[in-house]
Amino acid sequence: MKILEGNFTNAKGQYAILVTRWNSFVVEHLKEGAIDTLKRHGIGEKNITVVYVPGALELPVVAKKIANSGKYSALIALGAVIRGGTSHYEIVAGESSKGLAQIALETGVPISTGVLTVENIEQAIERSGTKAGNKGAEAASVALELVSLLEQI
Ligand code: INI
Repeated sequence: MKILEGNFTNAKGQYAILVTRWNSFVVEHLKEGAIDTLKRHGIGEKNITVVYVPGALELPVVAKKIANSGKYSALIALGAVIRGGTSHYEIVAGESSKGLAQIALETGVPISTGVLTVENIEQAIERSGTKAGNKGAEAASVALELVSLLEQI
């Protein structure tokens, strides 16, 4: 029997971290969590590119160009969609995640998403480095695992 699974030893690859400027107060912490996780697994700064985009709705189009460039092993998309008083919350959250999933399938480049979809700022803060962990760090960990797994297939 052969079992394939990604591991976290000998991590390598080129990583692009997409970061929204929307809700930057929260998303910057997701970015720091992602970078910290990559670095602590041995990924050097020269192998990490941070790309800023306006909002979660713009993540897919930018992700598509980055994925198609052939330069990156994985993308990590970070953002925060906060319902608050926003009437088009569903559209922003839905279209962003649908678009990112579609691009990963089309290009074969894994895209790990750490886009918070939350009711309010308190929930966003909880998920960006306080009591509910850091979803940016988790997304980076998924990216590392996928790069390792895809390399073995
Ligand atoms: N973009 C976000 O990343 N988070 C949000 O919470 C948000 N809200 O609430 O509207 C948001 N909207 C902007 C959107 O992503 C686009 O940048 C904008 O619609 C222009 O295309």
